[in-house]
Amino acid sequence: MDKLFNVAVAGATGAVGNQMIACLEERDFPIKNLKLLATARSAGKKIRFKGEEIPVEELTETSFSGVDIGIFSAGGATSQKYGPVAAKDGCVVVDNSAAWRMDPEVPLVIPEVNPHAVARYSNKGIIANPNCSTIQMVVALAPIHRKVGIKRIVVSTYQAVSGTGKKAIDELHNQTKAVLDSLEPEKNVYPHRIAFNCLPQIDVFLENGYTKEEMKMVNETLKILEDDSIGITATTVRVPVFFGHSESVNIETRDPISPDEVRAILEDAQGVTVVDDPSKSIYPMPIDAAGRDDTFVGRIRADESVPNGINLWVVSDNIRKGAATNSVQIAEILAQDYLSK
Ligand code: NAP
Ligand code: 3JN
Repeated sequence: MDKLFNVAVAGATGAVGNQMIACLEERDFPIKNLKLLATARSAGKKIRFKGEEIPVEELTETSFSGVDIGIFSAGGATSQKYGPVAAKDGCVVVDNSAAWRMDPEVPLVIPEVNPHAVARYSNKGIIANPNCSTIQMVVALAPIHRKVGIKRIVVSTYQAVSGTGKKAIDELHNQTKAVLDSLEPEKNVYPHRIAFNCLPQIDVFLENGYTKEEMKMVNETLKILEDDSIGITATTVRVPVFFGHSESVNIETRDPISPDEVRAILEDAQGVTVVDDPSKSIYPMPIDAAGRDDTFVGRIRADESVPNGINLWVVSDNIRKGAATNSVQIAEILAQDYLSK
């Protein structure tokens, strides 16, 4: 690819934005000019990209003029407001927030699963990046669904605090120190202490008793797999881990499949690494997944309580594959297949 692109990162100073800049550099994205956007509070702050110090600018209505691709991770309200503004200026938006994910005109893309959906970017000039918990589960389940069909999914998550952003990373650090020093830990981000605790609440509760994060997993999975017949129920839990979400995933398939067949399918699957040798206590863990881009799957075994039941343990770096890497991969497809012509 010879063409170079003007790229903007909105939310450049955040946990996800920082990783996006690192991913653009690592993957050598074909950039002519990189614009870094955040609030007025961050304007002037410098961030290093390919040996150059780039000053952060305040995101405004005029930020996207002349920008080809805008990668957003500055929260839903910012995406809702500035996504269409950017698109009107001819900038294609890859959005990390929930603002546009369920819009029927906006494609919701995991490059290993439904890259074809990128073509629908032209509807609104916006492509949505799924929620991190959805991404890693669907990367692991899509190849199984294609082979034998999945009838039902029961998932419980163990989500790292980095999913909540910079302030939550600091909160786990400070609370852990305070508890170990027998001091009263300060609570600013979560409704309860997160250090040495588990919170069965991610995002707000909805009328049906589920949290918004749980319903994101349900609705986004159905949209990406383009199959409304799958039954899905989720319980999402915050745990005192800095980076890397883990998921216990139970599935019932339409056709029978053995754990060995699942292992073979996943060993061939794009973006998946099977880590599964229980006799040696080898299985995926967040400390090993952090800093890597694959989705790691282990503990593959039959659920003996139902016909065609399989259990899996799925781990991935929520800030990389769950957010930044997936967005940059989408931008790569856009650049290569749609914007180079
Ligand atoms: P964070 O660490 O709190 O960073 C927030 C970023 O957004 C900062 O750069 C902040 O700029 C910027 N920002 C906030 N309000 C803004 C505004 N009105 N105008 C311009 N910039 C603004 O949060 P994060 O963890 O990086 O997450 C950011 C967003 O990414 C989330 O709200 C969510 O929508 C999305 N996200 C998606 C996933 C996923 O599952 N795919 C995972 C995590 C996050 P300042 O530093 O100047 O305040
Ligand atoms: O909590 C996590 O582990 C993932 C968080 C994602 C998130 C956090 C704040 C706002 C989102 C998201 O991507 O769904 C949003 C949002 O855009 O609604």
